[in-house]
Amino acid sequence: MVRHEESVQIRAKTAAGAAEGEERLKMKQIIFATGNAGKLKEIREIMKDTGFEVLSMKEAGLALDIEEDGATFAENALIKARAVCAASGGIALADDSGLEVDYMGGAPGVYSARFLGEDTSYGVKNRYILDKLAQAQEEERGARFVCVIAAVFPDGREETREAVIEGRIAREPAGENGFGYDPIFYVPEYGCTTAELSMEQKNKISHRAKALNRMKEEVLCRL
Ligand code: ITT
Repeated sequence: MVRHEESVQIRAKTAAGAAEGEERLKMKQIIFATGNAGKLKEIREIMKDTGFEVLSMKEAGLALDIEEDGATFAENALIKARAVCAASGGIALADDSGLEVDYMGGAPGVYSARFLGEDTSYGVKNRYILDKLAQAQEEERGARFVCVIAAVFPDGREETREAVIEGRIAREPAGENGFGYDPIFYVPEYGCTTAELSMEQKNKISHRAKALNRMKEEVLCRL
């Protein structure tokens, strides 16, 4: 029979254990500060071997309207990760990325999501870029996807990792996979656009995969 004092101790231990367990669980959870479903799908695939559970902001019960008013990918990634870390008290990751087109002086760059208006379809955005480059020769069609992944920790630590994938603007859109500017981003090594690659193939070479893999290896797996 368990005496009253023992039972109080057991309850206290159980509560402490549960709190510890919760703390450990929290350490294994990451909230990804993105509202972009295409990004989240790729990120979950890249993170699946880490032991971390990746929660979307919605799954974490966060409804934040974050103003991305930074001048660089790194600033915007940090703005998003800081906001989610502050609101949740947990580890937050964010991705800020975009397409730089040489012939357009690096545009749309950090404005990639807002280019021609946030609600404008990618069919229209992609057609606009193809038309802009209608007279551009092959060697003038250089472009790259850039991605900065930011991690912000409850103790105030902040990390960023950046990566790019070099390619060219295609002559015509092609492919149904991926999202955003993928149908017009041609990768010479693969002889197709990133929208024609499977997610598995894209996740071997993309800006996002390279930046997130570095964050995984150099930061997250060392926690
Ligand atoms: P969050 O801020 O909520 O993460 P977002 O779509 O607004 O989502 P960004 O501000 O980082 O994200 O804008 C990045 C835009 O760049 C994105 O909407 C795409 O149009 C484009 N982009 C980035 N990575 C891409 C990829 O892998 N394939 C195609 N387009 C990409």
